[in-house]
Amino acid sequence: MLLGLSTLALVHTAAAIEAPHVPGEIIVKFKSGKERSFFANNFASSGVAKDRSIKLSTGNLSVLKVTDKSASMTEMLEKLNNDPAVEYAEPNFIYSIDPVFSSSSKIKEVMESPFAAMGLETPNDTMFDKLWGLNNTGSNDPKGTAGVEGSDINALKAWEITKGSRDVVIAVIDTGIDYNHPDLKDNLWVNHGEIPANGIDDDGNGYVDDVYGYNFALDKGDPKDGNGHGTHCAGTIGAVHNNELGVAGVMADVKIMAIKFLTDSGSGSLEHAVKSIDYATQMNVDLMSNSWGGGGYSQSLFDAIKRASDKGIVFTAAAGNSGTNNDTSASYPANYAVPNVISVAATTSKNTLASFSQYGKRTVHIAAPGQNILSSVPNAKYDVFSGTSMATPHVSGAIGLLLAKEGRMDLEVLRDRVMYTGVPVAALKGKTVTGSRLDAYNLLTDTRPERTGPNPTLWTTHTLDQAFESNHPYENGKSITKRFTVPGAKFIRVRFAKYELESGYDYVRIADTAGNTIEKVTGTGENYVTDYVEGDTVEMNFVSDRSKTMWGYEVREIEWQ
Ligand SMILES: *[C@@H]1O[C@H](CO)[C@@H](O)[C@H](O)[C@H]1NC(C)=O
Ligand SMILES: *[C@@H]1O[C@H](CO)[C@@H](O)[C@H](O)[C@H]1NC(C)=O
Ligand SMILES: *[C@@H]1O[C@H](CO)[C@@H](O)[C@H](O)[C@H]1NC(C)=O
Ligand SMILES: *[C@H]1O[C@H](CO)[C@@H](O)[C@H](O)[C@H]1NC(C)=O
Repeated sequence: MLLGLSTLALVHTAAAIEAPHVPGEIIVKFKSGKERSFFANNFASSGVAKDRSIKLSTGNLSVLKVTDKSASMTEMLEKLNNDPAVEYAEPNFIYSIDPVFSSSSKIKEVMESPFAAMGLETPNDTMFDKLWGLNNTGSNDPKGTAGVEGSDINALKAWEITKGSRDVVIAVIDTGIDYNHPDLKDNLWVNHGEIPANGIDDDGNGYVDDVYGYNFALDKGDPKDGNGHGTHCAGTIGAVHNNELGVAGVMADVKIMAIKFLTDSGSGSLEHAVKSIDYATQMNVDLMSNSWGGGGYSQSLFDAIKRASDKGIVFTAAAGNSGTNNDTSASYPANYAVPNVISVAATTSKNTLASFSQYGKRTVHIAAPGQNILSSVPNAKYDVFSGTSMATPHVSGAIGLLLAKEGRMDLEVLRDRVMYTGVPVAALKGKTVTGSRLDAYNLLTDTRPERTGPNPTLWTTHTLDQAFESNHPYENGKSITKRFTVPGAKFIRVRFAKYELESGYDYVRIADTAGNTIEKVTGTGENYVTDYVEGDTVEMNFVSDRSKTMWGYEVREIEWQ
């Protein structure tokens, strides 16, 4: 698969360490049986001390504290990562809810209910007619923005097939959930093996009083949401239908588990994220919905997601809200190349990519409604939020419907189905793998709209008889053009083995036969694949200006289909 990051064994770069982390804390995985000897041999000189363990099914991680106040985090990490007893060491990163843009005042249960049951059966929740993400009438954006009719997830048609099942368990890993919310209460997962608030782990699963889920931020049973973000996400997935109240979720029937690792201020540590994912994996949920991100690459987070993937559990993740291209600057956990990760961008009621949404034609799998989304917030209230955080639960809910209908399936098959049953949208071309918006009906029926672009999984590699490469270093003031043809190819793209070019000034332009520029490759990178040109011929044009030369570039392969 070409999706996702190709390099998994990233080293921690200085940039990654600059990502927010708990000061002075390092998470270490020791090689099997080596922890004791590490401390026995190095303790005096190591500059770190063990503070606590993270107990995992696959062997503990250790949280160390830096005791040598003169040592920098970077130095300590480097030292630990070079120690033969250590498998890896990384900062205890801090993640946060993707910043959301909320309306100023909370909406109480006051909206009128002018819905008319037309053709398709519609729930009688009073604010249903404001849920443009489920059914966009062109005039039901709650902020009054004029929308585009039909640019929704096609929920009404999907509900003719299934409205979900109480056998499907979805964990919302977030700021917790207001489990007393009247619009959510009946669709929450409840651990009947646990007697509430008796301080005893009644069901013996290792967690005390985990009735609705667990609060890893405060290491206690109660996952109450003092922020609103988690409750909002939960409402989009599964607010109760036909209760003449508030909103309706993508699923009418579901069990939502509340897992809190983000504090009420909206941030949480890698340690608590890993514990949350492991808890959900242990409880064998069907899907984890993750509207948060940040940090740098973390092996322990990757491993936790991989353990969930190995058990067949879906992991949806918000692509992020910094409006950047995720193919060139990764956001985690959305960018982990694990089969269960489905990375989600946000669309508007106008059927465009939301301005804040991150995107990536290789790394973002699908887009879904994420701007001006009305849903539940604590204390029986409702509010309008925007973010890829809001898009993600639409995808989680739609996959929940699919799981209700067909049960668990191979994760790559499922992810392909989400991507290829999506509706192609002009504004999303090149922004997600298939340039599409989620369509729940198509997903359930496996209806795949026709597409004109290449199939991301069908590329064939063609090794060039002679590599297209510069001298190393290259010369100033050059312009070299070469064309390569693969007879019969409909699409061609170029794989750069390596490039080091003065960023912005020296570049290799990729163009089609008509001379249209597809992409300019500049700066530095390795094993990089360009966007595709249409037709059987690709043109590469190396241009250098009059100053500064660097290593250059090397292309040995092009890919075609
Ligand atoms: C893992 O950590 C737990 C405490 O969190 C501890 O009880 C257990 O002995 C540790 N296991 C190993 C193999 O070190
Ligand atoms: C759903 O949207 C369509 C327009 O696409 C509209 O005609 C219909 O009334 C809407 N249904 C509900 C229940 O809002
Ligand atoms: C709303 O739907 C429920 C379930 O179908 C039904 O019991 C209730 O009477 C409906 N309320 C209204 C006002 O139609
Ligand atoms: C996604 O966006 C983030 C934030 O800008 C960026 O750091 C990350 O590299 C992007 N993902 C990929 C795979 O490039």
